[in-house]
Amino acid sequence: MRQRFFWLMLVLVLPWLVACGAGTPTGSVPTTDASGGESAATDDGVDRTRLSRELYFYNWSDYINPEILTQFEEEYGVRVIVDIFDSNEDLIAKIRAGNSGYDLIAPSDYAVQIIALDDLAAPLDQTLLPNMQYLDPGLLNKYFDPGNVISVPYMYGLTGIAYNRTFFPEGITSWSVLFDPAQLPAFRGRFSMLDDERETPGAVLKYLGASINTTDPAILQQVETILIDQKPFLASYNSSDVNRRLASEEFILAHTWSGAAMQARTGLGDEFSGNANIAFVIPDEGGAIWMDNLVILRESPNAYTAHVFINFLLRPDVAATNADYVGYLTPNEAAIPLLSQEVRDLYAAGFAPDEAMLERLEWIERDEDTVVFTELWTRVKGQ
Ligand code: N2P
Repeated sequence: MRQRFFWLMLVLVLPWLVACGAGTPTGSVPTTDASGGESAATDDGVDRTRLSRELYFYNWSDYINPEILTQFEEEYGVRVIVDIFDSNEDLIAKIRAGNSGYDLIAPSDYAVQIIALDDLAAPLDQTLLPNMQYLDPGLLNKYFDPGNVISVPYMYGLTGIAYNRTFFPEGITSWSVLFDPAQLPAFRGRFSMLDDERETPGAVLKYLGASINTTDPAILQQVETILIDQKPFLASYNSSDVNRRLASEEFILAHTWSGAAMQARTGLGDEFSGNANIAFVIPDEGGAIWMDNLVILRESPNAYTAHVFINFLLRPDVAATNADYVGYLTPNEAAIPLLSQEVRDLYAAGFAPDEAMLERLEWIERDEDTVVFTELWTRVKGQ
């Protein structure tokens, strides 16, 4: 009799024990909401009543996985509208004018310096960003925003040369392929340079063995001459769809960002398919390393929602899904083990820096003198 009672209890209780053990390893109280929606609302500390219905994000092209926008909308009921800019200078001009309508922007390092000086950013409330704990400490507290008062790392990457191995079977090791007048006729109309007042003169500065932040007038005169001499051979200055044009082999060579090269290699979601011949290199003379950051605008009426979105982007699984898609480097340490094998293999094949490469990379900085690059670039483009 006693034994029968024991077995009866076991049969009744066992499924409950298993459910608790499997479903809630941390021992928290399981909810009965089948959708999971309610439990997210209570567990994640987000006050749903403070969320706006929409959030306007001003971002670089092909720089967020559309699936995570859908996921954010499903979880929080907020639609994120993404508009595109192609350079830090375009972004800054837009927000300096005021009433941009944007809540959130993604400026690079030196542009964060400018935005801080212009007082265009809202101070961050780091208590709303607990997922910052997942970020690589080496990428926090950088020169452009000590203490991360206004900016949170989004993605980082490199600037070098993407090329098609069919046309360069020996590979490329020098910027001379883009700047030596003797070499250029062979690629006339088949290559592009970034449309960027710091990156593009910066590549020539590296070619000349100078710092990317040099404002020495004699050196900048040489830079200007080299860029003007290059122009007749150039297909275009392109910071927007060089990924597609490399993949289609319209371009065989480009001064571009590591992730744009990665997208040309692997394809980009439903947008276009990849080309297995694409490689990326930081030439021996060196290249640029940079980081883009999430900054909430002071004029945003939706700062709370923007914080919730940033914290969502910092979830390791979301950061990995995003980095897998865009092919840039995630500053989210906890996301790295979650990346796809394909992306990790390509990182190892030169799309991410190793120790030796890091030594030849330089960050772009802003100071009182770097305004000369605006003038130089205006003259080059006007030629
Ligand atoms: C993405 C652009 C990368 C940003 N298309 C370069 N800072």
